[in-house]
Amino acid sequence: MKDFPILSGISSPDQLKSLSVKELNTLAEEIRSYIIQTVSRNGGHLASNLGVVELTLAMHYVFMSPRDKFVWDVGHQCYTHKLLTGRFGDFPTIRKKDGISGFPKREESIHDAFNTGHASTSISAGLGILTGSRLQDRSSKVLCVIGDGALTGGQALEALNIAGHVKENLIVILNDNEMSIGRNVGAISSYMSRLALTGGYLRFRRIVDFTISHIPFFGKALLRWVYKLKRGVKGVLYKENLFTDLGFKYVGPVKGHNVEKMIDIFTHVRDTEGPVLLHVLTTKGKGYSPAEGDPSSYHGVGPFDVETGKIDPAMKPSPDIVTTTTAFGRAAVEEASKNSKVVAITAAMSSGTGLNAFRDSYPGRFFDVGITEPHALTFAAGQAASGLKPIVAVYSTFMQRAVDQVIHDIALPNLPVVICMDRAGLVGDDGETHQGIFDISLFRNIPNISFLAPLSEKEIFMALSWACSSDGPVMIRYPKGASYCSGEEQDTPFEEGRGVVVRSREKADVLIVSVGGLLEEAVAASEILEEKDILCDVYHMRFIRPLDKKYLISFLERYEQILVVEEGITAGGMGEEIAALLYERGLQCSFSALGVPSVFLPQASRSELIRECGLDRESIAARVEGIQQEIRFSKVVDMVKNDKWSPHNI
Ligand SMILES: Cc1ncc(C[n+]2csc(CCOP(=O)(O)OP(=O)(O)O)c2C)c(N)n1
Repeated sequence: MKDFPILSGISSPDQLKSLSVKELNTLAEEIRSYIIQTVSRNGGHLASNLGVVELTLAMHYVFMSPRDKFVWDVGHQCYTHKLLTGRFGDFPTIRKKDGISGFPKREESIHDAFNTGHASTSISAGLGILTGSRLQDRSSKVLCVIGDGALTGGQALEALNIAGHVKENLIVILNDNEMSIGRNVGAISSYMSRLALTGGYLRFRRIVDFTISHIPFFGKALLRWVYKLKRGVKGVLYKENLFTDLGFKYVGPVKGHNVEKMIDIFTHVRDTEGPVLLHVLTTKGKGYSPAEGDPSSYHGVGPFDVETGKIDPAMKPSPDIVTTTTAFGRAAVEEASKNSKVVAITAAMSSGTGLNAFRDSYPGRFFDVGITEPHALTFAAGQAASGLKPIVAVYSTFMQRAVDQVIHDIALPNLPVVICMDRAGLVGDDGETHQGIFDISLFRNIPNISFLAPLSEKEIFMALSWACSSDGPVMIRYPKGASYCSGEEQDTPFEEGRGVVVRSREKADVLIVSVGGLLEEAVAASEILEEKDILCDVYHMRFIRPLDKKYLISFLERYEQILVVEEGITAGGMGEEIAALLYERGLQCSFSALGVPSVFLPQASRSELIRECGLDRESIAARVEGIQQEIRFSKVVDMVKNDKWSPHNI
């Protein structure tokens, strides 16, 4: 590949060791431009990856992967690592169906020591790998690369606490760019900014030491005396810091964009005994000015034009389309305007969850608590206990972190916290770590909780308004993307436990029950079926819990065939709930359910995943039609058995 002469020749990190510093610097440039080029086509995590190019090169230069293990926290900064470990050729497929993952994956390469995607796990995993290596007489070095954002997560702090105590030779690399997705928050973040300033002091000290040592005759003696003095005032000049107090040897802060210096530092760190924390200062988006200037927008980005940095207009939602996220953001502002007790909480995802509008309108009632989903939920419980009405906005996949907080801190004391789960359902390019397919099964059986699944903009407003006036906890889930409205649900008021009949045909034999974001597919399937003379009603389940069972049964008993279509795993989902209800009440109808199988779904676009899971309109229609044929066939068999068959009877 002529544009990438060095990079294209690297199939294993060992090859780095024969490169000169000049060649390593050229390689860094090639890596940057290949990452920019590829992400501009496929979308992906740009700014975080551009920030760690030199750091990753130096790690691979000094250490020996796969013998030595690199654990990437979140894993969204692993592109350089992938490029240096034999994935140059596959890189254009990153985040695409059947392509390589945007996150580290053990199944993908022996160089990926641990799978990540959710934040703050690297130190726990690294410590585990290191203990395993020691107990099995292997001599792996283990390096955990964790951002200042991921370090705000409780699990990272729990792991630091133990790692500093057990004194294994763990190397924690704190990649400090002062950013999470947006600006980082919290006391540790401000503390690290202060630590970063000590870099200036260390430079100053080196200059002073050099000058003193070069004073003729007395220089060396004077320097020894200065050192003695410095040790005396160590408490003032060389402050012990948080990390040394926790039992780590602290190295840094060092600037992370000079490969040669990073190689020196890693060579020193490699042979240090006991846990080390290397504090590296990097620039998010380094080397690409649009990303350096606006690292938040280029944290995770869709396809864009490399020259201008402008997002591909074809990827931008049209101004007429309101996404579920925007609808939620607006609804939260409206609730805040109606009730001064309404507050909003995000775990470092203000923009992603649509809460920026709330933050700008009500800054004093907005709380970004960092990447701390469990804390966010219990914090909300505390606020609710004190009389506030907290709305917590979080992605469905990250709510998996906080199941006990929901059960123990919110549901059990029946506290009126509103939990809004964005990206509920199939999410696409980020792959298995980010699918929002488990929330229905996880939360639908927890006492006291009401659980809603609105879709259209107006319905999201109605759901949030209903939730904010409820006395108990309410969860609300909605899918990623454009909010869909079939029409009927706009004007159907919220009634506890009931859904909306969005398509109704006289004498329909079939009912499709849609749960979550597949309503559009269900409605389209009913239209396909109508063309084949199969009349089909469609019911949108606004309420996952509680259910108005009496109403539901009186409605379900009208149909000879019921098909549940659910954007979540079928095991433990609403299909099972409805099946049990039909069985309990002895209803004689044909029942089946479509949903996501209980597997970890790899990356693909949302529409590809919908098709793959057989949840697209054609598959839904085919399923209904197939069952209709079976029903007709068994009717004929019955008639023949009872001597009532005639061609006019069917
Ligand atoms: C548990 C969890 N919550 C939220 C996220 C979403 N998320 C992905 S990256 C990120 C910011 C990470 O910041 P930092 O660790 O400083 O890395 P940087 O992107 O700055 O390199 C967040 C909040 C996540 N991956 N996991």
